[in-house]
Amino acid sequence: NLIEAAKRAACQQAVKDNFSPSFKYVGIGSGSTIAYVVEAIAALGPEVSAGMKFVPTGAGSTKLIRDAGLTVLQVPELLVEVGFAGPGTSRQHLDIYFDGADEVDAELNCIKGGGACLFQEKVVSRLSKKFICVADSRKKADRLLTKWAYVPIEVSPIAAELVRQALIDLGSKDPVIRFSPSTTTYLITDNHNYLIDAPFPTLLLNSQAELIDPAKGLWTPDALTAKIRGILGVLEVGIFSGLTGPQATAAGPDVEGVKP
Ligand code: DER
Repeated sequence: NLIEAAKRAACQQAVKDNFSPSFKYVGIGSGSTIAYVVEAIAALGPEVSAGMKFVPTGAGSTKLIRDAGLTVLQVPELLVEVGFAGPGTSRQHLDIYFDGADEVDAELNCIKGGGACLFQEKVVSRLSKKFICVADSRKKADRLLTKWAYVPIEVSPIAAELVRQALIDLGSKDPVIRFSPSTTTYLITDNHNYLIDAPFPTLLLNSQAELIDPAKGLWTPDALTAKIRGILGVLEVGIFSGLTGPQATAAGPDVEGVKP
C-alpha cells in the first residue's frame, strides 16, 4: 500500500544517502520502518556488509539483523570490543544509527517508544555519531504531541503506580501503564520493565524555551525530558532531542544531526 511504499522508498533513500562501505558499527532501531533499512543494506550484498557489525535496540531488532544474514553485536560486547579510552573521551563508537520514530517536530526532536524499545534506542543513539531518523509523512508535525498523543516512559514495575501519580502531578491528564496486546497483563519491555504512556499538551520547540510555563503545561522537549527523568522509578523517556549545544539541557543531546 501507499504508506509501506513510502516507508520503503524513504529507507532506500536514507541508506543511499548515508550508508558507506567504510562503516564498522551500524546501529539498527526497532519498529516496522527500520525493516526496510535492513533490507536496503542487505541488498548491497555481503561484500559490503560482511565486515560490519550491527548493534540492535532490542529483541525484535536483533532478529531483524540476524534474519537478514548480518552480524549482530550487542552493546555490552561492543563496549568490550572498542575498549574504554578514559574519562571524557568520545563514546560515539557507532558510525551511524538508523531508526524510526512516532513523531518528529520542526527541530527534528522525536517521540519514540511506540514500539516499547525506547531505552535501548536511546542508548544506541548516544553511542552513535549520527542518527538517521526515517519517518513517513504521518509522523511529521510542527511540534511534538500534535499528532502523537503521549510520551512513552520506561519505568520500574514496582514503582509504576508511584510514577503514574507523579506524572499526574506534572500535568499529564491520564497516564496509563501499557497493556500487552497479546495478553491481559502489562507489557514487559526487553529490559523487564513496564511502560507508561503519558499524554501531555503539545510541546513547544526547544528554541522556544523562554515560553516554558509548567503551570500552563507548557514544556519544551528537553525540559519535559529532564523533569520526567527526575521522577523516582523512571528509567528513560521517549523524547529524543535533536538539538546539541547551548539549548541542550541536562537531558543532553541524544542525537547529532538528526535527519528525517
Ligand atoms: O518505538 C520506536 O521508537 C520505533 O522507532 C517506532 O515507534 C517506529 O515504528 P514504525 O516504524 O513501525 O512506525
